[in-house]
Amino acid sequence: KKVTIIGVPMHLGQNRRGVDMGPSAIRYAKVRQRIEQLGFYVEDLGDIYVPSPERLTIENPKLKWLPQVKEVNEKLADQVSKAIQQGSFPLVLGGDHSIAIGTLTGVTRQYQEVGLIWFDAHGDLNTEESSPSGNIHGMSLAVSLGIGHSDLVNMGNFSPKIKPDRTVIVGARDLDPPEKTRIHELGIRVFTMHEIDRVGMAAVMEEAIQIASQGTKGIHLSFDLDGLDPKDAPGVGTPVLGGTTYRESQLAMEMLAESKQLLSAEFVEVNPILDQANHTAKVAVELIESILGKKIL
Ligand code: DIR
Ligand code: MN
Ligand code: MN
Ligand code: MN
Repeated sequence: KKVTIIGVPMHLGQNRRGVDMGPSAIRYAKVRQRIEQLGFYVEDLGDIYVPSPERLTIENPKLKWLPQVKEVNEKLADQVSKAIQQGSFPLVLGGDHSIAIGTLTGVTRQYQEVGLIWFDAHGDLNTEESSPSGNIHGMSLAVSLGIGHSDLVNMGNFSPKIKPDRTVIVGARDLDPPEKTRIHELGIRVFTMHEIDRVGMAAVMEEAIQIASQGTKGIHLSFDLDGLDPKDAPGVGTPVLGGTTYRESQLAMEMLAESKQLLSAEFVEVNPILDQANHTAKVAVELIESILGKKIL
């Protein structure tokens, strides 16, 4: 039983500094010790180097920091692959959500058929053409499905990384109009906050786990902390009212652990500058404990 922690202080996928301190904040909240207490051997590879924007210029405002985002993600993909080859569970700490591109490259290079649970207030299904911001963190799910700039889509020399019928989004409540169109075109199952309110998180996760595990070797969890309600996770760059509660989120993680389908996970968008006394990082650590099997009783 081994977990490999990989820190990615990525902030070039969006406009706010501070998310680069996410990995530090989660480590400060004792992620390693908490995982060790569950009986795992933990290896922490430290942080992947991410350049500061002060030293760079934006070449393409529709795809901000593309060369740098690509390079960091390639390094991440290699570290994730290597961890899996060593029989370990990769736990990636962000950093903004653009790092899902690299994580999914590494995970799917090793396991090929992988289901995806994308926990997020947003769809991250934009492209260079549809993005209102030019921020790559709002494009990373599209890229992983094979849609977007070829430098990102073809990372690792294969595409797509995942298929729409094995992908689910949980917690959505802020989708750009072109993202809604794309969801309908691709047929992605999106569990919106409306549906979570109606049927409850338990029913949602049962179906989500079923979709993501059918015909796959297992599930990758991509967890954007802004999926939670800002009351429970204030330290994020793009908070949206009306998210999942702390307990709903925990239940989702506990059900994922019970399913025994998880292959890998990433926790992203923790921004300690916007947080209250590192609360959001602590929440991330408690969610991580749950996916690794911590039980209340
Ligand atoms: C928006 C915001 N849809 C964009 N996306 C965010 O810029 O593409 N994703 N915040 O997490
Ligand atoms: Mn996201
Ligand atoms: Mn988000
Ligand atoms: Mn938004």
